[in-house]
Amino acid sequence: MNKSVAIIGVPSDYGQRRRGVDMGPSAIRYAGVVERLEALGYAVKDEGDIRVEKAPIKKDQNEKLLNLDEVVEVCSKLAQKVEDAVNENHIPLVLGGDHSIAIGTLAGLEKYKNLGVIWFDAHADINTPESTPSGNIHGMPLAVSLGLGHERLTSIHHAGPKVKAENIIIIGARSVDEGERELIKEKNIKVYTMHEVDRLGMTAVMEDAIRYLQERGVDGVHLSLDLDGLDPLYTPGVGTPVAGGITYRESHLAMEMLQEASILTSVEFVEVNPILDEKNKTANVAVALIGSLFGETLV
Ligand code: 6HN
Ligand code: MN
Ligand code: MN
Ligand code: MN
Repeated sequence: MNKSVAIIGVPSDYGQRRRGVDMGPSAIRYAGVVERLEALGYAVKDEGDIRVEKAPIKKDQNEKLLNLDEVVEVCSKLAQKVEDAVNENHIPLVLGGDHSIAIGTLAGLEKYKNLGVIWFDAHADINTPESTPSGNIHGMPLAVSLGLGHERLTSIHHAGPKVKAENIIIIGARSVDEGERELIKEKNIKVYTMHEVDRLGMTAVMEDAIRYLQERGVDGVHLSLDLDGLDPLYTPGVGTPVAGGITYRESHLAMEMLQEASILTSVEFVEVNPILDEKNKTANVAVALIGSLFGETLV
C-alpha cells in the first residue's frame, strides 16, 4: 500500500432523514484516526471537511429523491477532492457522512478505468427513484454509479457509469429491497449475504472476493465500508441498524486480508452517527478497523 493518506471529511446527512451523521467525521477524528495511521508510518494529510451548507428543511421535496440539490452539490465537491488526492498520489480516506457521499467518491476515482469496488454493508444501496421505499439517496449510490437513476446524480463530475457491474462485490447484505434484488439478478452482481458469511466463513469469502477482483484485472480497488455492515452490538451508532450482522473479529479479519492482498487504492467509512451512538463506540470501531486495514498486527 502507498504510504501517503489524504483524509477527506464529508459532514453531510442529506442522503437520509436522521440528523447527526454529519458529525461522523468529527467523531472519527476524535477517536484518533490520524494518530493511528501516523503510528503505522503513514504520512497523513488531513484535508479537513468539505464545506456542506446547512440548508433549512424544504417543504417542496421530491419524495423519491430527498435533498437532491444538496446531495448533488456535496458529491460534486467531493469528487474533485478525491480526484486531486489521487493525482497527488495519496490514498484517499473519505469519512462520512451518510452513504450518499459514495456517489462523489466513485465519480472522483475516474483515473481507474477498471475499478473494483468492495461494498461492506447490511444493505445493497442499489435502489433507483423507481424502486426506493424511502426516497433516501443513501440507498442509491451503487445504482447511480452504474449509471442508473436521476441524471443529475449519474452525471456528477463526468457523464457515464463510474463502475462496471461485474467489478462490484457486496459483503454482509441482509436487508435488500425487492427492486434491488431484481437489479442484482439482472446485472449479475456478486453478493456475499450473511448467509454466505455464515456458511463459508469470512476467510473463504474474502479469499474468493480478492481472487475474483484480481481475475477481473482491476487497476484499483475501492472499499466502501458502511458501519451498519457490522452487527449493531458493535456499531450501534448508525441510522439504519439491522440485526444479524458481521462480528467484530470477522470484520477485522476482512480488513487484515485486504491489507495482506495489498489491492486497495481508496477507502471510505460511512454512516457513523454520534447522536445515536454509545460513548463514541462506533467511531472507535471505525478507527480500529482502519488500523487493521492499514497494517496493524496483533503482535
Ligand atoms: N445505507 N434500502 C433502504 C432504502 O431506504 O433504500 C435502506 C438504505 C440504507 C442505506 O445504509 O447506506
Ligand atoms: Mn447500510
Ligand atoms: Mn475530473
Ligand atoms: Mn450503505
